[in-house]
Amino acid sequence: MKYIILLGAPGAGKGTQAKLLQESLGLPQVSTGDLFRFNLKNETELGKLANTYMEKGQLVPDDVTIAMVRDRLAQPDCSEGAILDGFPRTVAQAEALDRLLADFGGRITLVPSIKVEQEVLVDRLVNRARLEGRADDNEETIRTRMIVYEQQTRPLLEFYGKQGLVVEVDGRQTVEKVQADLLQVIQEN
Ligand code: B4P
Repeated sequence: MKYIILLGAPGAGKGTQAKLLQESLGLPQVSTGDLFRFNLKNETELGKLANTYMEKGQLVPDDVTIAMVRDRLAQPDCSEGAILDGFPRTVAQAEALDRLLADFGGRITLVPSIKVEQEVLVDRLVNRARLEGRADDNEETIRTRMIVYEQQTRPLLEFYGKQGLVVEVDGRQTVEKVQADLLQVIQEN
């Protein structure tokens, strides 16, 4: 079983890279952002609840997010592992994931961290707003998401760093070059 976590600030390219990696590695991409947006589109109770947080740039509560990931990872296509994109985003989620994977008899294999400076991230997200019209890609929400990242998600670098799982990848390069670097670090580890 192989569980790879892509870490990075909002707009670092986690989703972009996870989609490409799933083909090369033969593992499914599990994106909490995509799962919330899918639920919202289908007007489920979970989707409506998640949206009240997403539209403000805040994190959806841990218990809701963890339960959703537990269901997703229990599905047959995740039997060999998964590429986790956007999860965990808090230390409480990371601890819950450890317990969850222990139940499945698995553990985290590697945590590539995609590094990009904040000014570049804001430009990318403003641009994505133009292209995709995502409700949480306006400037005020983007600012909140960056603060939330610094306060709640950045500590994961230390959490996984202590376990020797973090490898850094330069996310300012082209999509293709970032993908090549990711594949290289995954193969080497
Ligand atoms: P996510 O859907 O995870 O979105 P993200 O962090 O903003 O984007 P990502 O890093 O995947 O960037 P992308 O590849 O799209 O989260 C959205 C919201 O959902 C959160 O704010 C939160 O409310 C909620 N949520 C999700 N997970 C949660 C959790 N675990 N707990 C609680 N709440 C949760 O790339 C961004 C843009 O850059 C794209 O336009 C792309 O084309 C471009 N780009 C990518 N790579 C590039 C490159 N190398 N060069 C130039 N442009 C590039």
